[in-house]
Amino acid sequence: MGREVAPSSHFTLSTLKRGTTLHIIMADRVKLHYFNGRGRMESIRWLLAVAEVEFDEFHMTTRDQYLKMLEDDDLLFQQVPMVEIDGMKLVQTKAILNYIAEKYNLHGKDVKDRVKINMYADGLMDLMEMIMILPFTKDVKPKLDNIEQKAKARYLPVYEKQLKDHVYLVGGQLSLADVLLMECTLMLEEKFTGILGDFRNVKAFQGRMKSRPAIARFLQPGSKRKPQPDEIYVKTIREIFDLKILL
Ligand code: IBG
Repeated sequence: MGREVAPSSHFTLSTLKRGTTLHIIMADRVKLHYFNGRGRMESIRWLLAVAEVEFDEFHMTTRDQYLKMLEDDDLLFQQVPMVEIDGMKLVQTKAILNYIAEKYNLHGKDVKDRVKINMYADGLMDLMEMIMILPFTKDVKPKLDNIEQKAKARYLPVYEKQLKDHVYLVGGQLSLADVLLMECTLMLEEKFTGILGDFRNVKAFQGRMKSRPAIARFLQPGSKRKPQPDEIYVKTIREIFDLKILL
């Protein structure tokens, strides 16, 4: 009779009885389908990096590649990010993040932790989205001012307060919310130098997060972390989606 065994470093062939068939189940590597840039996929890259899950990336560069994915019925709502994981083709950024968080114990210990994690996470997603769409807009200056004002007056105070006497945002353990806060604070600092000056708990949190090995690796050059958007990224996305209007 066959015996199914997940690959493990503690397993040696001598563990098997003579004559037993060994079926090793190799899970397919996670595949990310997006462009070669941050956009909505970057939070997913962050979360996988923290969960220490290896992944491969498929970068769309032409409209034809997008049309092919539509033709193959790969995109439920005709949108990316799309992530192939555990035999599924997942879309919708938040659903994807929640699945990964759930699977790798980054979604709290119970339903109340989970809803708090989601509140903190969704606030950060709202703030990051404002920054993400900037390269596709005109008249950026007033938008930047508005983002800075909202970051300082609406969002950062929430995290500053929670981190006053907590190491992690929710439930005393690392979660999706912490990972997104890390990503978001780095994005904010890129746009607004010194913005964390009045938020010492958030700054200290960022320091603690940076010293986690998986995060330190992700922050090293050559990792799968993407740089800030440039003209090529914007042009590619405009072409792929046939975008003629400015937001
Ligand atoms: N709710 C979806 C999600 O969260 O995944 C939205 C996904 C989405 O907007 N995808 C865009 C898309 O596929 C690409 S990311 N559009 C094609 C279409 O026909 O709708 C675009 C984007 C960037 C930066 I880049 C900021 C915001 C959106």
